[in-house]
Amino acid sequence: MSIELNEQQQMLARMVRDFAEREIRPHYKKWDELEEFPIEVMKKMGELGLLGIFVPEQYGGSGLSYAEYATVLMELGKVCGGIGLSVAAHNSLCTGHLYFHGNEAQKQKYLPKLASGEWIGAWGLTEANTGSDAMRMKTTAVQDGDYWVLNGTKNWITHGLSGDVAVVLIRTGELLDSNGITAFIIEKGTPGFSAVKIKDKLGVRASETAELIFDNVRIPKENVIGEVGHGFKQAMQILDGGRISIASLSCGIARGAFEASVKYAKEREQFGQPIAHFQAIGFKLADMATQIEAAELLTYQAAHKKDTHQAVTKEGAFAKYFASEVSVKCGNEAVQIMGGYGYTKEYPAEKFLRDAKLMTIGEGTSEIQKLVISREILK
Ligand code: COS
Repeated sequence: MSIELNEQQQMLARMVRDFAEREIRPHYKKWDELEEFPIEVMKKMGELGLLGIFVPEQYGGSGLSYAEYATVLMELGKVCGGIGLSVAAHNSLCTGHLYFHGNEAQKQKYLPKLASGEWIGAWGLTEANTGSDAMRMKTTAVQDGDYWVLNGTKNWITHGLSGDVAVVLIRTGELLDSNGITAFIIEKGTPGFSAVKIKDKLGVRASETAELIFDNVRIPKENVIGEVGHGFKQAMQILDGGRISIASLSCGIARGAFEASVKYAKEREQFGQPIAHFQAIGFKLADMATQIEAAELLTYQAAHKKDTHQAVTKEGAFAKYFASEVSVKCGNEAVQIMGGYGYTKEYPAEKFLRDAKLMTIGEGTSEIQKLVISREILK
């Protein structure tokens, strides 16, 4: 395995960097301030092929590798964690679930729309009372002839409101039966299906988060993904891959915070010289740089294993746990290096810190990653 970016990755990185500088950087403060999800930017990323990154070309995707997907998220994370999170959730959760577990008809129907950005995707596992303990979900689906009837709610769902289609995990069996959960496809506008935006988040505020409400929602049985009862295990596999995407985004946020810190430390003078010349600051930068390199290595290692069809449960958790914690450390150090300026919204440091914090929570907290790792070690 090599972590040298190949030529295609370098081109991709340049393309995403240019896009982010042009279309995201000038506006990210406004989106953050107003908690605005810029759906038009998502559509533009769809045109660039960034919304169906690992979906094969036959379904309208870009047919790229997971390593290339990681590169894209690293570039987006350097500029805006919120936009990066939306791209990650769209690609690896909703689109990924349909691609990896959907049947041919479902793939033909949904993947081209998702990959082009014509449709935005959501994915729902979590409920208000079941975050880490996902299997204890309460939302139910009961079969009624050729239909399933869904009742309950899902919480913290990215694109819950703007999503045109959602993949949702719903209880179809007994509580705590790992074969008692099923994945369903639900389209926006289905009677009884509604959503409410969740406001006042600390970070990733350009990414929309919502509660989903199912009130006697009737779903045709064709919208079951895979076998009835296989949803929990499908979801765990999807999260194995999703965690690599959050690791990638974390690396990007960390690097964004680091680059802003280096620039500031070279420009800011105290005691008659740039603060970068002081060992106290130089060592902070050294720690940040070392940890980011290590996080990127773990992330590309996990992506490589995914690309070569190896198990990634442990490696995805390694990468997600380490990189997300590094992103928080780097965001925190960036604020410290910039001092009073870092504590204001005029400088980017505080946003890196706020965005980074979600990385240690979403798609499994750091504590869940350690649980997953320890279980894998002790197997
Ligand atoms: N891939 C495939 N199958 C898996 C799996 C994986 N990565 N992880 C677990 N499974 C299977 C197990 O093998 C087990 O199968 P059997 O019952 O047939 O033996 C079943 O799923 C249940 O697994 P387990 O007993 O480990 O379930 P637990 O309830 O103990 O919980 C954790 C497992 C905690 C790891 C899981 O609930 C989890 O990841 N929680 C965090 C959820 C999360 O990340 N939420 C954030 C979503 S934001 S988008």
